[in-house]
Amino acid sequence: MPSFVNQRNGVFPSVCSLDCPDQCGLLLHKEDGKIIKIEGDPDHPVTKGSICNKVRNMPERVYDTKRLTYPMKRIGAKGEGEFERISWKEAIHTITSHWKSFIQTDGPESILPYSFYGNMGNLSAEGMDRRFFHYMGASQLDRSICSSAGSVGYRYTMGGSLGIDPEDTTHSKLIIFWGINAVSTNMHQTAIALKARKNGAKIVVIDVHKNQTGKMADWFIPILPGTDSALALGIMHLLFSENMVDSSFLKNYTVGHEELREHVRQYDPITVSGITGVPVKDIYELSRMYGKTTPSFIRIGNGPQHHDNGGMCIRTISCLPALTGQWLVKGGGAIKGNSDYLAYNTDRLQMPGLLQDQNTRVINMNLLGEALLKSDPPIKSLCVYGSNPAVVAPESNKVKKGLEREDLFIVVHDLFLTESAKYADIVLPATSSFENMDFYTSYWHHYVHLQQPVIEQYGESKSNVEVFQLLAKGMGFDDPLFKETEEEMIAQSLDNPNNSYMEGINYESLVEQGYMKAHVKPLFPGKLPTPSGKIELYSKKMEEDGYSPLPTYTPLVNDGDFPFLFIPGPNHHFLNSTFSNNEKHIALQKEPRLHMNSQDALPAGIEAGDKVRVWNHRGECELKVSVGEDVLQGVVVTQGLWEDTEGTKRMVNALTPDRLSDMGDGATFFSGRVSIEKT
Ligand SMILES: Nc1nc2c(c(=O)[nH]1)N[C@H]1C(S)=C(S)[C@@H](COP(=O)(O)OP(=O)(O)OC[C@H]3O[C@@H](n4cnc5c(=O)[nH]c(N)nc54)[C@H](O)[C@@H]3O)O[C@H]1N2
Ligand SMILES: Nc1nc2c(c(=O)[nH]1)N[C@H]1C(S)=C(S)[C@@H](COP(=O)(O)OP(=O)(O)OC[C@H]3O[C@@H](n4cnc5c(=O)[nH]c(N)nc54)[C@H](O)[C@@H]3O)O[C@H]1N2
Ligand code: SF4
Ligand SMILES: [Mo]
Repeated sequence: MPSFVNQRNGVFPSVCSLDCPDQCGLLLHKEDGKIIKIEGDPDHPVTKGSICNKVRNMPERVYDTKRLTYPMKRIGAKGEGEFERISWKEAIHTITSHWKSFIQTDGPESILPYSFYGNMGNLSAEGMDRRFFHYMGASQLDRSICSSAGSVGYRYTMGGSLGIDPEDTTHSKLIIFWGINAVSTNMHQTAIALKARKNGAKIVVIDVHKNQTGKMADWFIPILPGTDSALALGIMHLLFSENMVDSSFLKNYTVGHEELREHVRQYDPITVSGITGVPVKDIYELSRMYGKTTPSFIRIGNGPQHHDNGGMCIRTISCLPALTGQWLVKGGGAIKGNSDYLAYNTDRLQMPGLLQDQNTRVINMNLLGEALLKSDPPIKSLCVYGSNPAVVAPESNKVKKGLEREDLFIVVHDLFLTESAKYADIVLPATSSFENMDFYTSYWHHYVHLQQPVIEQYGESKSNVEVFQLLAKGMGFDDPLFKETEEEMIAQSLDNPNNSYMEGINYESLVEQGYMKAHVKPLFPGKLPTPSGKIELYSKKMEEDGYSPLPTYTPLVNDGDFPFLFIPGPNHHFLNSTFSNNEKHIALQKEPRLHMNSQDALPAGIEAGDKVRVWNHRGECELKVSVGEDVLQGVVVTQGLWEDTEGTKRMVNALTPDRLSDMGDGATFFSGRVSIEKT
């Protein structure tokens, strides 16, 4: 395999492996075989030489003395964190003999993989592991924790994860960041927006929290959580009633605009204001701004879709650009996600055909606690990699109870002894992404990247591909598919006759160029992959699937009699729970805060800096309060997926519901309610 490992000094190309839309091109500076500095690739058309602080400080994580260097077996109680060094041979033997025995007594479905995109490399995140568990016949995991509700909702309107080229948004004159904390979570979209602003664009932010992104806006519009579809319908109401729609676009490229026009009559500004908390005059102003500005661009975030009604919400917002014909204008339209443009040959990589029983049970990752406690037949073994479910999954007290089960055999493969790893019977050390080969496809921009190994594998750590190859061997799975090399898997994956955008991007060209842009053409004029080939403002498919065929607003589920809606999103210096165990990043982030409206804090005798107990029927946290006007009354916001250290109670998912969203069986992290009291 081509590799930069043997070159002890120099500057080497790389790509950021984190679950972040920006997927930056990086330059790794090496001295004496070690990475001493990471910077953004100045020539990369999207990265343009700038990267976030998280990754600038990544060497601290790569060489953190807390990194796992050898396999271990647990010697203390589950969760205690006491382990003893073992060899890889013993680790693989222990795991495979347990699995063989479970398969014999309970069948392969008694084993459950649990993984997500801790490393976005396609081989690492969804390669050899998928082959392995398909071949085994293990329970399947529905990986719906992140964006599934919104992706399904958006797909009903647009046919797939297809938006505009973010590089075109320099031309936009109105940029709406809708439920996205882009300053923290999509910094290059922010950079493009700031450039557009220099050319006269306005930046509007619609959010429940005036965070860094809200503060950067020309106009921040606070909204009550879970009510965004009502606002979008209110905008549609005025676009139709004030004749700001593009009739020719509607006629040529949409279905159902007449039905929609009738349908949105009920969403007049007064009604919408009552639902959303957005003043009537602002609804007029926003609608007229949207109706009259071209090109206008909506960057749709993950906030609104982490609610009970999240799928329909994104479905609704995604109808807006069609009404004013924005899809035909360079820099006009929307982005929820763009992953379909870079679709590769997943069947070839993952080999779903290896799964013999097509009725193999599927377990939703958002219901991990439930699954561990109640599945029948029970889950006997959990194999965690690229994820930290004890911290990131909803209803974490339930998850914890499940992980504590004495009869549950847990394997965790990670770079650190995460909260989840503390419950493992066997812990395996993972390489960082800079230590192995992989290819990356962004879900926002249009570039495909190759990662060649730049540094030596740390200690005895192994990559996901290597681990599943070893496990396959240990299980006696002798199919040649388990022996394929990274190069072979990348080459096969990039051979996707179904995606003409990726023509010419293959393994060899990537080795030569490092990264390449797909040949993405604008969506219009053209045919969408919806049933009608057009934008479906009215969707028969939705009707068949049991939804309202027209975009609608439904209130959040009643989560109990607690006074506050609790919004626990990610923070600036961590990436979900990644970095929450690295001193440098902890120091930058300081500590989690609970943002509360002063009108709520005052009567409760709560002042800034006070420590409060945040609780509901699922659990509790203790957080320090920030008091002000950054959130509306009745809403509290905190940021960051922290792990607990001694004496802290800050794992926010102790409070979040494990209800599933209206579409895509997604997570509803932001639809929980809590009570608050001073401690
Ligand atoms: N720094 C950093 N970057 C990240 C991550 C990270 O942890 N840290 N995580 C990565 C991952 S996996 C993802 S999925 C993305 C997520 O990044 P984003 O798409 O930005 O999603 P969130 O931060 O979950 O929520 C976005 C915003 O939605 C707001 N919000 C919550 N509920 C509502 C609502 O009902 N309506 C409206 N209008 N707003 C609402 C929140 O206040 C927040 O500001 O970021 C990625 N990038
Ligand atoms: N309350 C609340 N909960 C949330 C969210 C929220 O906004 N609020 N956001 C949700 C969202 S959008 C997401 S995407 C999920 C993310 O949840 P996770 O996917 O669990 O993400 P991380 O917490 O970053 O954990 C990734 C783990 O993978 C490990 N890892 C990194 N590279 C590799 C590798 O190559 N191999 C192996 N084996 N391991 C590796 C890292 O060290 C880290 O421990 O969290 C969800 N949870
Ligand atoms: S986390 Fe995002 S912004 Fe930071 S370097 Fe990685 S891709 Fe770029
Ligand atoms: Mo995510």
